[in-house]
Amino acid sequence: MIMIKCLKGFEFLDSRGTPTVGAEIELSDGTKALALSPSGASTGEYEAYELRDNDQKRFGGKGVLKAVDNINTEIATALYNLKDPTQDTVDKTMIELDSTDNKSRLGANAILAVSMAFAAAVSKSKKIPIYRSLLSNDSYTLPVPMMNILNGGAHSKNNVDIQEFMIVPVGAKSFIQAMEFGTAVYRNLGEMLTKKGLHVGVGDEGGFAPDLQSDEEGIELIVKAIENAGLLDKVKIALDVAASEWYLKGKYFLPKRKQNLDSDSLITKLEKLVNNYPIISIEDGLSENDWDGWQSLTGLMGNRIMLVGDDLFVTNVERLQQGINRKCANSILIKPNQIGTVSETLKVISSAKRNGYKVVISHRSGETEDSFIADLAVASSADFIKSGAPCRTDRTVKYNRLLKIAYELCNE
Ligand code: 2PG
Ligand code: MG
Repeated sequence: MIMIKCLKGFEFLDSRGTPTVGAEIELSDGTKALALSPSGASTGEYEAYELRDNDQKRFGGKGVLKAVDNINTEIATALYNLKDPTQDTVDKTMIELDSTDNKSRLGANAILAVSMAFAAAVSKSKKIPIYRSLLSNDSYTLPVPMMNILNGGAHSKNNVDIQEFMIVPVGAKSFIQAMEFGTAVYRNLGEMLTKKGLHVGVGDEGGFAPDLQSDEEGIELIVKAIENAGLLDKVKIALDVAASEWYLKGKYFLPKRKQNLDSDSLITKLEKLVNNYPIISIEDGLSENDWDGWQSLTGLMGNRIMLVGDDLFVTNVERLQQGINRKCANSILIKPNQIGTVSETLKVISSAKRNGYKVVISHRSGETEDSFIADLAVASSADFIKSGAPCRTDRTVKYNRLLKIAYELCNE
């Protein structure tokens, strides 16, 4: 019989230098694994709760010592009592122990780190990779990367309102070739920006973050970079508008351009973009609270492009079900820390698939060296993964993990 022998929490740092929670689990057979929670900047209103100390004397209030302490005390005690723990019983124990709707007592950042550490420890104990131990499938497929090569919104200090401009190598024959295409476009974009005298510093997700004349200029630069790389038919564009960030009292306000829009005019703006550029996907084109707008947007464009719900669904089965009932969006973004456990994440993914929604596994803007989401994407046969630009180790660690899996699967 396997037991959890030791569980320890740690305060580590994420890619913004902000504290984040780590957890290390040791099973009774001696296998040990460590996992780290990520953290968002443009967080959805309905996400599971990230517990912070709010002690202004440390890290501007962002310390996570309370969450770490919850792991070392209450969570450890509860999990030590579990006989033959499984992902479901570990997660269920923590959910019940927390006893709130949004994991605010123990902290979703604490609970997720433990949940992922357990998944990693089990895979080590079984001597198989995480993607195989999470779900055993007859065959495994790799996701198509959505690479965020131009950063705006809450992820950069530039004057661009749209948060993410991503490239999607849909015409690549394999994940390996997709990464080659993606880096070619990224390199071309960097060269073009340099020639134009624009800033080539990067934002939180490794994409360039120059000041631009307009958000449309960003798209045009990317189209040109794709063309320069000779990949016009193979690489398309995806946007994350992150429109919840713009929403206040039923209206949208674009903070950088200081532009006011209502829901209908924002939809018209998005439609124009889709008509003018090779855009195949728009994430959070509208706010998490604008269900009527989402309905109109989906009616208008749902059979042309992917409409991805991130803040709208927050990796939550009930919010997804609302979307399905109301015919809102046709794709879901999956971020394990929005819901707080691995087993709940897997459940949302299977519900999305059953209902014909495309699945995009996602990093957070505050990331770590943890590559769990790469394995999650393969385990769940997700359609896409977004892990930023091919730049910054916090981003490439996920792509490199997927490359490693791709090489492994090639040799089978
Ligand atoms: C998003 C994410 C990740 P954040 O909005 O999709 O790209 O950003 O982690 O800041 O919420
Ligand atoms: Mg988003």
